[in-house]
Amino acid sequence: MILIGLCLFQDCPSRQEIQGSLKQVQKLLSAHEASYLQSLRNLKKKINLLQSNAGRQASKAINSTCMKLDAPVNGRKLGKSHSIGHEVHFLCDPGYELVGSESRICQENLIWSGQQPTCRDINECASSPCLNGGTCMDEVNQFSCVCAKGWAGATCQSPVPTSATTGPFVRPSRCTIVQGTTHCTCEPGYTISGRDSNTCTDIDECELFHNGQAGRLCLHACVNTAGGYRCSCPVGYDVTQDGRSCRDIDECATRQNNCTNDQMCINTYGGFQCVRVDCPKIPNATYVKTSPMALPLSRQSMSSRKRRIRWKLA
Ligand SMILES: [Ca+2]
Ligand SMILES: [Ca+2]
Repeated sequence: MILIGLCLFQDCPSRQEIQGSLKQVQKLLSAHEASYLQSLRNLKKKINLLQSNAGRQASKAINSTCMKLDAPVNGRKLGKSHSIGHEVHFLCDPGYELVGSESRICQENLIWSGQQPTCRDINECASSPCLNGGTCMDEVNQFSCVCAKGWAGATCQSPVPTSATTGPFVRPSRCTIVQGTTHCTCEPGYTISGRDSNTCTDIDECELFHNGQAGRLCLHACVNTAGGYRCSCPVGYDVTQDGRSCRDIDECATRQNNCTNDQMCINTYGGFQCVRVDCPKIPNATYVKTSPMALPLSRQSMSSRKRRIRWKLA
């Protein structure tokens, strides 16, 4: 149309010229088309490359975690994930203080931030709580005082009881202060008596267990002692190995008798007897000794030797 329109005012180009121009336009379009297709191919390649890189990064992130962290000794760790960006926290048990990082984060380089913390025992003796020359003993979450002579109490604040009230049956208590509260204990066999927690008195086990459900402590008699008790037996009896019962003493077997050689020792419950055995008096009869005295002494006890003295008519 343009060419036809132009033809109205100018000389029209020849058919050959028009065909030549059209060919040039076609070439130009073909070159543009080839360039466009090449650009598309390059763009596709770049998109594919980016997609594969992104996939690799994602799988790397999923499989990557920081090294496992342990809880500090005498403390705890809060948080179990060790992946990038996650955080763990640390706490110490009562009586310990945290030294180091309270929180640590798993960083992009797979290294935890901060320093591994430790739990340090808090020194409760730092404030010198023991009075009157007492020595402070630092313990976990508590302290105790070893008092100088003449002082007692949790912080050695009290003079020891007067000599009139002390003795083996009254002993000073051992006190510990836990988070500001005083706890006093006694040696075995003693108990805190009354309101005074500074002193311990002996437990009278004989009185305490006199009518106990488990039965009496002793078969015969109970004797209370400082810090304990013991059982006693009547004369002629020994306390058995279990410490509760009584067993007769065999005086004939243990040479605890005063029988003469011509007497026989007879053991009895709670004692013994010396018996002289007289043979029946028969006219014109004599007796000969047939006792097994010939047995070696090592094979016979004193009691059996004396019991075996035998006589017979000659
Ligand atoms: Ca006692
Ligand atoms: Ca006896």
